[in-house]
Amino acid sequence: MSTLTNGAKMLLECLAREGVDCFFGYPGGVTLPLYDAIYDHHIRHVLVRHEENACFAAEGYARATGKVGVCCATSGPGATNLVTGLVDAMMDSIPIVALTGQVTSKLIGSDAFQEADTFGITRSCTKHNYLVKKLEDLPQAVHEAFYIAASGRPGPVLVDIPKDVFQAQGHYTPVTSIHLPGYKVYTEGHTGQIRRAAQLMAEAERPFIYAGGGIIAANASAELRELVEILDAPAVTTLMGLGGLPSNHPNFVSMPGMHGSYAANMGMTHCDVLIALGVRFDDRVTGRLAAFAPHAKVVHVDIDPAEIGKNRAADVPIVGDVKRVLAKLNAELRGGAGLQACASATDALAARQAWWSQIRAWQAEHPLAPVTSDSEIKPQHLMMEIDRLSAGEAIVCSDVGQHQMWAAQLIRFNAPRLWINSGGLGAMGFGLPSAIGAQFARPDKLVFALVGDGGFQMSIPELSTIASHGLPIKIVIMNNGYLGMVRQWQELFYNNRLSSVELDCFPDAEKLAAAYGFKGRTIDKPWELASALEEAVREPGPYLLNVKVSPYENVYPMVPAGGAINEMVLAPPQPVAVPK
Ligand SMILES: Cc1ncc(C[n+]2csc(CCOP(=O)(O)OP(=O)(O)O)c2C)c(N)n1
Repeated sequence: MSTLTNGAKMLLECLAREGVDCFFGYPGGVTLPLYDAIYDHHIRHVLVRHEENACFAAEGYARATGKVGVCCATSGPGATNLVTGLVDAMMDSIPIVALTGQVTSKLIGSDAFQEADTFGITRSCTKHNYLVKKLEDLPQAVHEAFYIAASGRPGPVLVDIPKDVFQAQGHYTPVTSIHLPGYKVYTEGHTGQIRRAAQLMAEAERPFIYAGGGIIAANASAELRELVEILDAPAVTTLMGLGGLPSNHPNFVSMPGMHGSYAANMGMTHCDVLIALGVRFDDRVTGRLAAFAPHAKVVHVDIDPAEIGKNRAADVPIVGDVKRVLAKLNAELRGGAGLQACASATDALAARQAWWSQIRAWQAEHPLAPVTSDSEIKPQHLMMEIDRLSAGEAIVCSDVGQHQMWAAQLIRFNAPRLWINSGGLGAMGFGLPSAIGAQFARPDKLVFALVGDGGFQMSIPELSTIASHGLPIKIVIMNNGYLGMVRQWQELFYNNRLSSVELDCFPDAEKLAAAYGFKGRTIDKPWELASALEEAVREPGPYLLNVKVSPYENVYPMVPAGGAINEMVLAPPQPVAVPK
């Protein structure tokens, strides 16, 4: 018989059995019993400075490792502060378990101090959530939460635990099996559909692979690469899928969509078979849906049946784990008569050669070329320098805005789980705390937090967490003095009437970093850039590098809202007056 314990210790036992080595949180009244149990427990608790950042840090941890990230908050305001992070994890399919304290059971519904209906509030922004009503239910709920978060299409699961459940005494009974009627995960893919897909791909004259975050979630990079090579097809990875196929792979075209490359968007538009793998036909990728990939037959592989046909009808829908489906598809293509027959047919071979010539011509016509200047630091120049130092190997945790798009266009990622960003929700304030989670998860890795001057100011409190743990994160601020992405839209679509986008009174980076006890510097000359970044990387501890870039640079190519993705604006439409 196990020894008598309380709910708080039992929760930590559950976390230990799930392999949790650290989690991110912020304490409060109802979680006092939990924090008392943490006091001498081997699992590490990282005290962040705002609960939203606990969730973002847990996401950073999960995105960098593929393991479930864990965050924790107290009842009421603590729990509501988690909501943005939960929505973010939901949108990007990131496995998170969020633990929240709740007021004592008998007070629930009485408008008690710091009571919020966490269960109700988070119902729509979690994959599943629990309100644990008695101690006996706690282990089952926690283990189920981990199972649901990580299985199928990953996502956030919340477990709300009243204070009296933390305090109650009982025995921990190990949970040996999870049985969830009504929660079914289809992993294998339909054999007949896989065969049809292989046939379609074999017959394609202009095949095009469109791979997304699902490739990363399913750890299916090797299988994707194999498919790319068997078909010798051009491939794009979405903002969420970057690194799923190494950026230095010869078949990698770049990112498609609103700020995708010319070749990526033209390839999507003109292909005859679109092979969509772990993607959701997001509006930022498709542009005007009616004009998206108009000539293509679509093969769509996804673990979530709800994604199939949601935005674009699939000619060959396959519900399954993209890793397992790709393994079968590759075997079919290698072994099946289809590909050999078609590939050796002179027509198909000639057509594919012509297709590659066309793709290469588009790439040459409008490359994602670096932009530099002798007098000011261009944002693109900053990205090229980060790329040089990273060489495709560093973790880059980005915030949201222009810098995110330039980074996605210009920094190479030669492996999955290196590019970490808020894709679906686009939540400013994500970059810095997600870097904290990533650096805890991967202490061996060089981690950049790449942020705009806007997003950075949303997460300044976390400099304290970074300093407290001496995390060697290289914080690079792309400082254009504006909420750059909003300024870009105001310039292009609102007659350059710049309204509430100027960010004046930015703090002195050197003094700010010094206030937290680490090094910082501001630069604004292009010739300082390379050595300043090298200095930051050489520094054993954290470093805050504030890079003042040209304020009025815009991200191109750009597909205007509502446009088709082949209707890209490739450069500024006309010279614009620079406001005083
Ligand atoms: C929490 C949140 N609020 C508002 C926005 C809308 N928004 C998108 S990009 C952006 C500007 C970001 O500015 P900055 O952090 O300076 O980055 P830049 O675009 O200049 O690179 C804003 C306000 C958002 N994405 N997230």
